[in-house]
Amino acid sequence: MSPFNPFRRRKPPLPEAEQGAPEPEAEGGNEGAGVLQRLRAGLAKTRRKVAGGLRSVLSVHRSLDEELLEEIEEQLYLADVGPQAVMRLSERLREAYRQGEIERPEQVLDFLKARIKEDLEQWDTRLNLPEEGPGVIMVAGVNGSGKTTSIAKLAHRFVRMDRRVLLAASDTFRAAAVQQLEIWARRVGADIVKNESADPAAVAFDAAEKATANGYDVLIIDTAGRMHTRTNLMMELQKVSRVVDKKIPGAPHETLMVLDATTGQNAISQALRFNESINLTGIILAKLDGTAKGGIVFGMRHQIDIPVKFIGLGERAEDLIAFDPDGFVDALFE
Ligand SMILES: Nc1nc2c(ncn2[C@@H]2O[C@H](COP(=O)(O)OP(=O)(O)OP(=O)(O)O)[C@@H](O)[C@H]2O)c(=O)[nH]1
Ligand SMILES: [Mg+2]
Repeated sequence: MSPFNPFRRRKPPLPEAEQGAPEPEAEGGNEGAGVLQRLRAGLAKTRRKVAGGLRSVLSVHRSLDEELLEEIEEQLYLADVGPQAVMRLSERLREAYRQGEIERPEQVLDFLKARIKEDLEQWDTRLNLPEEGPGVIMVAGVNGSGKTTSIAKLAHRFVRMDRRVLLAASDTFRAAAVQQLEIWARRVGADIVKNESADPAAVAFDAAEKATANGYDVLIIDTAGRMHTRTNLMMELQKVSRVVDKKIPGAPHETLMVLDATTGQNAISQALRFNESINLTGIILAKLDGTAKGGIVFGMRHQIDIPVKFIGLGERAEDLIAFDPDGFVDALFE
C-alpha cells in the first residue's frame, strides 16, 4: 500500500505534509509559525521538566565528569523518559564522553537532542491510507483517554482539506457517547452513522457500506473504552475490524490507539495490552497540554515501538497536530 494520499482520484494531491508530518499549515508561512507556537505552548510543562531539569544540573557543573553523568541520568529518569530510553541515552552519552566526542557540559543538551531525534525518526509517523478511498481509521483506547475528542479533531483536519468524512458511532456502551460524537460531527462538518440499539460491529458495517456507496474519503470509527469485561472489549474490537474488512478489503487501514499522556508509563502498558489483541498501527497521544509527562514519547520508541502519529494539545477541534520528531524535540529542548 502506498503512503497516505488517498484522494488523488477526485481531489488535488494532498501536500506532502499531510502524509503525516510536518503540519499542513507549516507550508504556509505564518500558519506554520502558529503550529510551532501551539507545540511550544502545549509542551510547556514537559519542557520545564525535561530541559529545565537538565539545564539546572548542567549549569552548576564546570566540567563533564562521572558525577555530572550520573546527575544527568537521574534527571532523565525524573523526566518520565522510561528506563530503557534512559539507559540507552546514558550509555551513548558516556561513550561519547570517553571518546572525547563531547567534553563540556554545554554540549550535552545538543548531543541528547540529536540522539533522541535519531531514535524517533525511525518511526513511520504518516497515516497510511489507500489511494482509492474510503480510507478507514479505527480508534481504540481505554475509557476517557480522549478517543471521541481525537476523532473529532482528525475529522476536522480532513474536512479542512476538503475531504468527505463519515464517523461511525461504534461506542454503543453509553447513549451519551453517541450524542457526544453527533455533536462533534455537526460542529466539524462530518456525517455520522449511529444505531444505539445495534452492536458496535453492526454500526461499523453499516458505516463501511455507506462510506463505499456514497464515496466518502475517510471513515473514522469510534469505539468503547469499556465493556463489561476487558476480554469482551478486545473481542468486540476484533469483530469491528473484521466486519469492516469484509466490506472494504484491507480496512481498517489504520488502527490508532488514543493514550492519555497524563497517565505516563501506564499509558504504555495499556498500549502493549491492546496491541496483543488488535494490531495497532499508531498512537494518538492526547492531553499532552495538561501534563509534564511528555517525556514518555522518548521511552515509547523503545518500550512499544508503535509510532506516535498525532498529539493532542487541548480540547478544541484544532488542537491536534501531526507528530513530527524534529519539531517535537526542538519544542522540548529550546
Ligand atoms: N486538555 C486536553 N483535554 C483533552 C484532550 N483530549 C481529550 N481531552 C478531554 O478528555 C476528556 C475525555 O475525552 P473523550 O474524547 O470523551 O474520551 P473517550 O476516550 O472518548 O472517553 P469514553 O468514550 O468515555 O471512553 C474530555 O473532557 C476531553 O475534552 C487533549 O488533548 N487535551
Ligand atoms: Mg468516547
